[in-house]
Amino acid sequence: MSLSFQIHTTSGKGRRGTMILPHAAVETPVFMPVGTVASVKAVPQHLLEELGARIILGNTYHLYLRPGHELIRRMGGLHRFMSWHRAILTDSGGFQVFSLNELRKVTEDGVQFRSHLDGGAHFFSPEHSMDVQIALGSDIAMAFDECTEYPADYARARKSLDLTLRWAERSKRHFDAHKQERPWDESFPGQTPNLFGIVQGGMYKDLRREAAERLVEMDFPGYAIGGLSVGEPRELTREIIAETLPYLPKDKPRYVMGVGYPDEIVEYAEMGVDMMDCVLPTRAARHGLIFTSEGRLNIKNRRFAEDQGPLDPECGCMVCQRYSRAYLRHLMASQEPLAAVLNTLHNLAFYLDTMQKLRDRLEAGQPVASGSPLPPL
Ligand code: PRF
Ligand code: ZN
Repeated sequence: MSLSFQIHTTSGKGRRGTMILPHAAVETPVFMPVGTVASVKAVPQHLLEELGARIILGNTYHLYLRPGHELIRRMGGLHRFMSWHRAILTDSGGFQVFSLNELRKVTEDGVQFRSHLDGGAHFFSPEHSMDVQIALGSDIAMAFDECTEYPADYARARKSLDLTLRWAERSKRHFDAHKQERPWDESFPGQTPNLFGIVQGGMYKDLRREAAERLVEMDFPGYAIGGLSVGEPRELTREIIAETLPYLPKDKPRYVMGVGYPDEIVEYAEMGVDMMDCVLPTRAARHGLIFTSEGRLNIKNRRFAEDQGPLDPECGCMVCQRYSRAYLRHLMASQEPLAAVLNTLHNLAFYLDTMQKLRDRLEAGQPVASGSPLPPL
């Protein structure tokens, strides 16, 4: 049984729903913290739980290279290996191979690339990406795609999209044939892992529409919009999302990959996007960049040297309840690892809280479903 997705209420184009995955019930719209190498950098899993995260991301490319998907399979899958018992979405490796490798070579069959760790030669195909994601035991796996670079002319975007669509078909066929090969337990018995298709097409609306329609014919349990936030102006990102969403099924989850700033994720959710992920809150935190209800601040700034207030006076997080800006600035200046931990905890709390407030607002909208109770976590 693939995921069940129930929309409780809509407000404008925004949707308030619940997605049932093998390891968790996920309230949408949802922001998913990124845990590339089986770790959301600087945050232990028990604190992710305390922050209320129900789904995190993992990366096929990184985990395949180290520690290896066969090792993780022997450890009982990624959930058991990292002791994270809620849901995991894995990206297919497509994007990471393209962003981390200068020397890659793309053929019809797949991508030849060199490891960013030791330079060793590797090959990823749609089938191989599915095998790795099945070994990891993801709740949601992603089709193997080519993230079209920006800018790309029409002919280039057309050719790249055609390859992505052929790869989507191969991904689905292989995933469906092998997805049951996962021996470990889940919280929602009977739920099988899910494979999402990814819409590409560069910045061309007709290609985006065609991509969406072709993927919908293949019948995935959910759909992502990829190839955005790759250097294009933000108005263009919004336009492409707005043009693509109407061609995706209303009753299935829609995921925009790799966005964004807090105001962006709110905007996209209000346009009808259900899922988003981004390294921004975690990566920015490690550089001292803090998101607050009053905007962004850099905690390294001298003006915080003797500031006894919390990072964000509006924030109820464990960091804001206990530590001052002065102390956090000192930790950054001293290059203490604790600075990364506390800054990241706050930024993630801010993002997750932003989504909770957004869900509350959507919930106050017009009901469309028959008011069924929310399932337990
Ligand atoms: N494809 C995949 N992962 C991604 C992207 C994509 O296009 C993006 C685009 N920003 C982020 N992550 N597979
Ligand atoms: Zn806080």
